[in-house]
Amino acid sequence: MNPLSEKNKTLFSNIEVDAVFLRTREDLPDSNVSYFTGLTKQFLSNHALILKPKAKPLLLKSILEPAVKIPALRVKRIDRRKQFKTVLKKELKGVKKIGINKPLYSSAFLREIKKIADKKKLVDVSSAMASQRATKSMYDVLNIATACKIVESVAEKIPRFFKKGMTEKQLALKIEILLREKGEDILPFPVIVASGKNAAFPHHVPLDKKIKNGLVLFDFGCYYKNYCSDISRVFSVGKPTKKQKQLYAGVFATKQYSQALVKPGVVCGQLFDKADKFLKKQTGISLIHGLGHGLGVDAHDFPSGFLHGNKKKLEPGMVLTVEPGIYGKFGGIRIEDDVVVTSAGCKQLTKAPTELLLL
Ligand SMILES: [Mn+2]
Repeated sequence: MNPLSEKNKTLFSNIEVDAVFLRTREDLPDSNVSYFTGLTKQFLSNHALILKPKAKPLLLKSILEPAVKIPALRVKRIDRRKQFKTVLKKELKGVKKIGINKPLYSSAFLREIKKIADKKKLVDVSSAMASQRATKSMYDVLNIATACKIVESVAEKIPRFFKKGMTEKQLALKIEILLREKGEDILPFPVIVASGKNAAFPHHVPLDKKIKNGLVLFDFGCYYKNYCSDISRVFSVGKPTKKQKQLYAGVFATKQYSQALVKPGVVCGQLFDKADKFLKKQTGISLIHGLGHGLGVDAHDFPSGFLHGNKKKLEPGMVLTVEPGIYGKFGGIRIEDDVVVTSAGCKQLTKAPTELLLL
């Protein structure tokens, strides 16, 4: 079965509604629209999507947007102000219950939908969509695996294109070009290049700062056919100190330890606690962020991930990052790989180097 039809079928086997209405806007994107249409986000700025159990999904596009042709979709280009409500009313004729992604919408927008829906019942189907997205199909995993291959090949090339005197920004731009050449035109998040003390901030923004001898932390991802990858790597410019090597080894050991614990039935929060304890023993430093997050059409997808207190249990088909990190006056070391949960454990989709590599 076509992967999109399969997603549609799975959704309606889990919810009791006659149709699902989704909307994505530039200021309020809904990744479920990408998930059910297979379109990457640059093609989805202002759209509505209507899903029905036994029909092809209908994508309503503004006449301002480029046309797309996808066999598994019905695509209608409309003048949003004039035709939107008329088309919607026609499409929702005979429908009694409409599923919506309620938590995403503002109260003003909900009022608007209620008006269009008239006396039809609106049902929040957000959690059903979230759990469907958490467990990846073979199609999803294959695309994520390809996105992983792309980021890995770019990471491996860094020592080849890095030159002494380059700034963080220059290096980030070079990486972005390679990622966009091999993957999709958009990136799931801006490339992070953090050198020296800047790496103490996990979400550092690359600066016009020349990279000097010391550690450099990279964190980047790419899209392949609508699915993300996300990795973090640390390199050393010049010979690393003994302490730096030890810290890297401690973080790497924590990543290996955590991955070895990943298997169906494991409670995400408990895995976080174990990894945190292990990391503290290895390096003397605790985690200041989650150990990892779900990966899919979003870089932070479902399940929410390895966070303290998260009672969610792992299931086969879930794809997550495993990314222990330590931060301090020395800067930061974070090593991030992506894994897919299998029936017995997990399969690594990326593979970080076992020791600090030189730039
Ligand atoms: Mn990540």
